[in-house]
Amino acid sequence: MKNKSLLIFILLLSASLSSLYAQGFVVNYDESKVPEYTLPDPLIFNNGTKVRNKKQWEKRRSEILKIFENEVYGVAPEWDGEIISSELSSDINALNGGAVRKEIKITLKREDKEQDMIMLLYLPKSSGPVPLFLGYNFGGNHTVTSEPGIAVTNSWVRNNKEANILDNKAKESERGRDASSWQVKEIISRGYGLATIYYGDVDPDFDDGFKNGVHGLYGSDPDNTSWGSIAAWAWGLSRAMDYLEKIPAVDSKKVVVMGHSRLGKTALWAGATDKRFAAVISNNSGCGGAALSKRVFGETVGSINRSFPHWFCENFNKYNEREDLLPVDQHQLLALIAPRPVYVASAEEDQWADPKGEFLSCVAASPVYKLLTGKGFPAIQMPAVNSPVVSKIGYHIRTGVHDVTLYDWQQYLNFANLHLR
Ligand code: GTR
Repeated sequence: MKNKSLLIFILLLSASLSSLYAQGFVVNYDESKVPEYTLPDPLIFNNGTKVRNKKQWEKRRSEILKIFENEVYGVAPEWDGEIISSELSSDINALNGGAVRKEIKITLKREDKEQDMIMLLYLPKSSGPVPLFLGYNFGGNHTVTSEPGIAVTNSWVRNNKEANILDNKAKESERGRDASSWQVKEIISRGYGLATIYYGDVDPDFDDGFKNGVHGLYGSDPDNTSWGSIAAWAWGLSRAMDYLEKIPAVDSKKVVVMGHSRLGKTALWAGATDKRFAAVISNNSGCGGAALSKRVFGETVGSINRSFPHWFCENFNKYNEREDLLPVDQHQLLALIAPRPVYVASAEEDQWADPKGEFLSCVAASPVYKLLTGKGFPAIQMPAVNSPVVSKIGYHIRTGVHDVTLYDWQQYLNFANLHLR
């Protein structure tokens, strides 16, 4: 009798566990529980025929781009407005005399509406136009270095208990908080510039039905394919590029778009949608970034959509707990960047972002790079930690947690030197 009730208890427990799994409430970190999956072939057209040459790839590329727009990130509008820029500050002896620092207000004006974003620009003291990294920061430009001349953002910021931000307002005390993630001195000493913008200037990171930030410049009622925040942030990077193209100090043919985590997803989508970016770097970008969704490992489509309903388009919800139905996977996002260089970086303790899924995305994007450049990605097995694998696709998994470190930046600078110098 006792045994029978124990058996019933075990059966009930396993039934409810598998239902929790099915609903995405239990996170899978077990490689043996990764479901069998088939990745869509980036070199097969929607009608089943094969891509045979570079010219046909351009057609296939538009097919893939459309699916990502309609089913994942949403469709961003064409820019038909005006960009007005004004210098807010300038210091020709920044970083103890090692660099030039500027803050530039970039106003996006469309009809009677305006949205401002403030770019913090560090440039090496060099005579010619310089290659540059462009990326969003999470906390406001004042968190990027501890230099006192950078204004504290007035935009809405996420609350942060550690930084004692409880009213969505940035604080002077956070100055330089994220300096270790930016490594500005290292970037400048290698001859690169850095342009960074607070991402909340472009679209505040909360769910308001796709209305605030740059969404407001257009203001139509959202539908299933309306642009989510990732698409809005990526679109903002293209507007930053519009500005960078006009300033002689920057070599706009050598702008590397870079981002971490949700902003790493953003950098990939910006690189996919805007060919002006010469190279793309995604740091710990995970689900909706470089990691394959169909592995259902770590963060899943269902959990990301439930936690961040504003990041993707409405249609992406169709794939909550149904990753098998996705008509694309994230290796095709990397493929959209080809033949331009793309770097994917993982961290060993960041299993939520599925390092192996990020690596396998590089492997599965390789045939497109092979077709376009003659050379694919040179690995099929995960490399050891701190041992980058580099071709036009770069990959590393470093020791440590979800973060951007000096080690990461050193690899990005090496990668940029290899391909852009
Ligand atoms: C997490 C989210 C991830 C990642 C990260 C971040 O909460 O689940 O997809 O983007 O935030 O951006 O810091």
